[in-house]
Amino acid sequence: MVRAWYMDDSSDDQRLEHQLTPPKSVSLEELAKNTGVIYYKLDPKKYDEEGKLSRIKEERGYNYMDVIQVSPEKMHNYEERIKVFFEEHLHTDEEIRFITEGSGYFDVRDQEDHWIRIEVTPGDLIILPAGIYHRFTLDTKNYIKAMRLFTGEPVWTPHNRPADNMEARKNYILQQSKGF
Ligand code: KMT
Ligand code: NI
Repeated sequence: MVRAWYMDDSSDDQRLEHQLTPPKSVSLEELAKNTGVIYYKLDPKKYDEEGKLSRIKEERGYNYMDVIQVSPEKMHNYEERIKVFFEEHLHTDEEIRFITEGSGYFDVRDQEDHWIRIEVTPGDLIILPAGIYHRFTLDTKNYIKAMRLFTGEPVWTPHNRPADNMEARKNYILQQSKGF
């Protein structure tokens, strides 16, 4: 079961959990309703036999796939990349990640602009809608491996906040006002 919670606003290490006191957790239903984030649970080892990944790819039209590993040892320009991941930003397309090893946190803004932290571990497939403000960090274990999926030629460009006038942002707000 994926865990999500509202974050505190302390400036401590970004890799810590940043739970409120007392903790305020967010269910998958709330996450979907308040942010439009979609979540699937797959078998991290048997997803091929399982056929669930191919079904999702087919249904949602994802025809591009590559693998990213984030760790001090495995990533070129690690420090710089980590900083970029953690800058609040949006994309013009969905951000789709299927975690196969390790763990980390995706932080997304809810409708009242509060941060929700989503913990991802092997088997989690997460889809952040186009136009949502978000960021990513490793946790204290410092390692994640994930598949990146996309429709067509991939565009990974982050548009740092503020990007409120972008079409993707306006569409996201519109979808949100309709309850997704
Ligand atoms: C991103 O775009 O934030 C990433 O690819 C992070 C690493 S994949 C979990
Ligand atoms: Ni992003």
